[in-house]
Amino acid sequence: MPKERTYRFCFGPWNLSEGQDPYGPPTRPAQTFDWKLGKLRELGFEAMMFHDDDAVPDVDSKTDAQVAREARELRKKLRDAGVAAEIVAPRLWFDPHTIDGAYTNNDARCRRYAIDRSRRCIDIAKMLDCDLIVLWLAREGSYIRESKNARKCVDYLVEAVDAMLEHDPKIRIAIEPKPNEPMDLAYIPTIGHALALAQLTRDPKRVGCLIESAHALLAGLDPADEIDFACAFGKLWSLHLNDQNGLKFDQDKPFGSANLRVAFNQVRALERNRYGARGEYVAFDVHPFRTTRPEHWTLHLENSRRTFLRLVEKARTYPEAEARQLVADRNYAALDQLVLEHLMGR
Ligand code: XUL
Ligand code: MN
Repeated sequence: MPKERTYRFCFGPWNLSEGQDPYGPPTRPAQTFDWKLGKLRELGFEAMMFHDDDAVPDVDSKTDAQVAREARELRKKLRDAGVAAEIVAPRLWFDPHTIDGAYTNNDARCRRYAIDRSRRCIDIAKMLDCDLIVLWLAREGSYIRESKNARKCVDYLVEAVDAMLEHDPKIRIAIEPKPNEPMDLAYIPTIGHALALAQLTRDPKRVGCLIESAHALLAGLDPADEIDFACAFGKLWSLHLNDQNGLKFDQDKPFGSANLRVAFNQVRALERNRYGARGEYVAFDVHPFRTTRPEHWTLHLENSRRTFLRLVEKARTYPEAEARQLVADRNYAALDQLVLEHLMGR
C-alpha cells in the first residue's frame, strides 16, 4: 500500500451544534451557516455533508422554484469556497407526517410524504453536484412491536428506495444503520441488514451503506468488522467516525475518545481496504460536549482528525512481521500486548 495515500475530510453543519439536549437548552449562541462553512475551510476540511433542510431551510414550505434558486445559491457559495457537498440526507424525523415512521408509517399518506420529500432531496443533491443520498432511517422501527407489521415494512422500505432510484438514474443511496434511538428497535440495525435490503431493490449496485462507529457499537458490534464486511461488497461509500462509551444514548464523542484501540482497528480496516481511493470522504459525525465554551467550539473536529491521522501513522508502522509470527504461534497474549505497546508508543 503506498504510504503517501491521503484522506479527505468532511463534517456537517449539525456537528457545530449549540449544546441542547432533551434536558436543557443551548449552551452556545446559534451561528450562521456561513460561519460554519468558514470554520470548515479554516480547519482545512474538503467537503460538507448536508440534510436537505441544511441546504434549503424549511424545505417543505417552499415551491420547487424557490428550492432550486436556494440550492443554486448554495452551490455557488460552495464552489467559491472550494468545498464539495459530500452527501445530502432527507430529514425524515421532524415533520408531523413522520411521527410514527416515514417510509414505514402505517398511514399511506405519510409514506407518500416521505417518498416525495426524498425525491426532492435528490433534486437538491443534483443541484449541489452531489450523487450520494444518505438514509439514516431514524423512525423506521417501532416502540411497540405489535404496532407495525415488520414484514410489510421491508416491502415499504424497498418501495421507497426503488422510488428514489427511479427518480434519478445516476443517484446512489447509502443506508446508515442504527439499532435504536429514537426507536426502541430499528428495522435496519446493522450493515448486514442494509446490504441485504439493497439486494431487494431495482438496482442493487446503486445501494450501499454508511458506517457510523457509534451506531455499530450500539448494535454490540465492532465498527472495524462492519467496515471490512461492507468493503468486501464494495459498498462502503461514506463513513461517520466518532466514539461511544457503551450502550447508552448516541453520544457522538470525538473519534478515539472512549476506546483508542477500537478506533485504531477502524483505521487499520480503512487502510487495508484503501477507503478513500475511489473518492470517498472521512466524515466525523461528532458533537461538542455540552460544556464547551464558544471559543473552543471546533476542537472536537480538529481533535478527531488529528487522532485519525495519528492512528493512520500507527497503522502504517504496525509491526506486521512480528504480529504475523505471534499469530502463527497462536500467541495471542503477546499479540494483545504488542498492540498495546504500539499504541502507547513503545
Ligand atoms: C443520527 C445520525 C445522523 C445522520 C444523518 O444518529 O448519525 O446525524 O448521520 O442524518
Ligand atoms: Mn451519522
